[in-house]
Amino acid sequence: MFRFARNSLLTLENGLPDLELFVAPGSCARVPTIALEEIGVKFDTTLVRTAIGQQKSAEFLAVNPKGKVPVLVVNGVPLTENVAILSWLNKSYPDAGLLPSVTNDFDAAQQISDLAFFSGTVHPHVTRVAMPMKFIEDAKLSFDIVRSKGTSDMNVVMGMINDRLADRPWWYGDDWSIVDGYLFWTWWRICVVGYPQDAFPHLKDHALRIAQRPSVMRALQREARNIEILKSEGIYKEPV
Ligand SMILES: N[C@@H](CCC(=O)N[C@@H](CS)C(=O)NCC(=O)O)C(=O)O
Repeated sequence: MFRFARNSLLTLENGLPDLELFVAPGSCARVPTIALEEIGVKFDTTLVRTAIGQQKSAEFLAVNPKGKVPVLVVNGVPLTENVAILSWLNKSYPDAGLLPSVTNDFDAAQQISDLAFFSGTVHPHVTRVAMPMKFIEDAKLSFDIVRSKGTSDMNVVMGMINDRLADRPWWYGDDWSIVDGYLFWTWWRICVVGYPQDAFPHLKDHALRIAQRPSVMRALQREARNIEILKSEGIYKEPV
């Protein structure tokens, strides 16, 4: 299933790179999918069947020993971690406006800080809210303890983000960025398992706004096609 030609040139100077994104529907791989759709570059997605543990297969571990999606394979060489993938895409395709253009290293570091906030703070809360059984196998305990504490921690960060969006449509103001794409995925991932939304009206509006974006629509269509594949194989699991 996975085939790689390694050790290729990583510069973009020799023409368009070959881009392959390893994804799983509903996962944080949605964020680089949106980024690539926003750029408009040609890329392929490879479906990793996390429902049957394919991310721990020898084949996939050869691509990403961490056993996680997303992985962006650029001319045969894997790049992992959303912060790195999104930063690389932003630098490689500056015209796409994935992040506002900056003129000094400090402002660039602020953008890394924003991406790292979603990757390192918000995402771990998402995992506790959305997949509590990863932490405690007993269903009742996992919901009562892990999801419940994850939800109260999440309320704090979502409250902060809701306040930030009170006077602006997007994370950075008037201009959309991939940080909005990251927020969209985290918000969707918790809401789909019943996270209470009423205290966060600006987040609800943000989700409606971003769902109108063509790149986001195309990314969701890609996910929908992969969900159909999983359904046809009888291994699709609805988020609960
Ligand atoms: N820090 C990583 C996190 C990646 C991650 O946790 N991916 C999840 C999906 S959202 C995954 O592959 N989970 C499969 C597993 O842990 O077995 C990143 O930001 O790229």
